[in-house]
Amino acid sequence: MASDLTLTAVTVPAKPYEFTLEPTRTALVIIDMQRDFLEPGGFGAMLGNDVSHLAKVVEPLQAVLAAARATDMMIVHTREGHRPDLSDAPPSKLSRGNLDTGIGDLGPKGRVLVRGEEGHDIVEELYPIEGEVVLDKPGKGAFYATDLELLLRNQGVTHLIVTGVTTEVCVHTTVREGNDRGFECLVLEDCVGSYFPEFHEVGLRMIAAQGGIFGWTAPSSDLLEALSTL
Ligand code: TIU
Repeated sequence: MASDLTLTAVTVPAKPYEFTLEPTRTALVIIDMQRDFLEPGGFGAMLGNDVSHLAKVVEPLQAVLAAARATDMMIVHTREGHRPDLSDAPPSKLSRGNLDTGIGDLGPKGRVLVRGEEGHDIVEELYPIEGEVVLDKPGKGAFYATDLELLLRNQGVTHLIVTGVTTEVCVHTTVREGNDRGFECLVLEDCVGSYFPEFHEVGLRMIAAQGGIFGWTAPSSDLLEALSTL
């Protein structure tokens, strides 16, 4: 007799080969879709980046979030940032870049990358709803110094669909951390974004190269089509 797993699994065409997931064992992980990275006046802009590059991620990610909400999938929203007293920010991170306005300093959206400030929160279009995990992280990776692994293991999650910003920084770090912990990671190509188009492109290729050395990549349309068969 077929198991429940077989009955509800879906297969997504992906690079370097197909990715099969079972929604109750999968988490959609949305990395750092915060005003501090997407809007002018936040941390991304303070670093000298053109934040408009990230805007195109919002619409496809909204569609993926809606599709995930229609399944039993666990949904995790991460936010990079620090306690107001900055006691969880390493001195190396606070001093990096010799910025005039750096982490903890007052910018147009409140104190930069500080929890509770306007810039630190998630953009309206992707705002978490009740029952979804909001995970504050002090580093680039979502596993470092957080309880993410515990939450995923307790839910029986084995597969991650990874989205958010930026492709080569927080997304990459999280995929590498997740992959080393044994999670199967699918990165949605149009639902991750970078301030640097070339880093985005190469960052995606790095994930799926060498037989999927860190994971898989696919356009969100392929995931949506697979989920629509459920
Ligand atoms: N600067 C940059 O590309 N990214 C970060 O600092 N954090 C995240 O990627 N979220």
